[in-house]
Amino acid sequence: MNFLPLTPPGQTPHRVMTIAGSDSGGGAGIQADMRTFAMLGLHGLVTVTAVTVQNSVGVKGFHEVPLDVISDQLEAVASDIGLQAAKTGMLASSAIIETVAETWDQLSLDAPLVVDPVCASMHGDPLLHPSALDALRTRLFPLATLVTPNLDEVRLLTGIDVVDTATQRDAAKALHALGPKWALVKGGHLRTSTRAPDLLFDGTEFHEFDAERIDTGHDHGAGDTLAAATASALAHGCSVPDAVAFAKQWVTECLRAAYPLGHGHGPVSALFRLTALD
Ligand code: PXL
Repeated sequence: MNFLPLTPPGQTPHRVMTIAGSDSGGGAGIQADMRTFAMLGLHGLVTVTAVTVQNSVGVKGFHEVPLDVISDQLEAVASDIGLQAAKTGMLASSAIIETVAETWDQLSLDAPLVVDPVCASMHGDPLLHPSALDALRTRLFPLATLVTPNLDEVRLLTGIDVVDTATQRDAAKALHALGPKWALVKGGHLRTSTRAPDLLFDGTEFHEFDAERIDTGHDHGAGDTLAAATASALAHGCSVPDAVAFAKQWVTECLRAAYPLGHGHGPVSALFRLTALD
């Protein structure tokens, strides 16, 4: 695959921010995002929203970061370092979503924003209070350049059960109607398909992204990695369809390189890039 352009040593790389939760197991969340940013040659910035207590078996609980600390992280970084793109992951509550949306608005950031509407871990442990779905739809989606729900999140956000191409199109239209410039309905969880087709919609045109389905028991952090790679490509000025096509290839290679960890599910691995450089 083709990677993003690298910055020569000593020069400042493009900056991309993750607004997300910490995963103590290091597989998903901020840790996965930062790994993808680094392996793609970008400088990663962080606004931590919540600290999860988890391992490869499941999420034991999480602690929300105080709202002023969330807005202060974003402000401190934006006013000094600057950023060319951002992505959101675990936001935990409607108050955190409101805070992120309000701060993003106040800072008038002219950067693409990828919203990955994380609702639960792969084990089904909740990472977002159910009452916060409305804040996601009404406050954050209208600010988004792109939203990237998986099929479980699509069901929660739109009520649509995606079972085939027709319902995937309906879901893309329903998501786009909530205000983002683009909606990506990820097909990775579409068990009827032997491929993993994703569908992108901008209100006019559909773009389909096909990829080989990598059957691995270790796919922790796959959604985060896709959104982080998309934001990285957008930071470099790629169009949304090009950024999604790039990220899809990236996450496919990360899935191919996924490894066992602990007693449960292992993470996808952006570390494959190091062997590609070897
Ligand atoms: O992969 C979704 C996700 C995002 N963020 C955090 C997580 C998870 C999944 O477990 O723990 C912090």
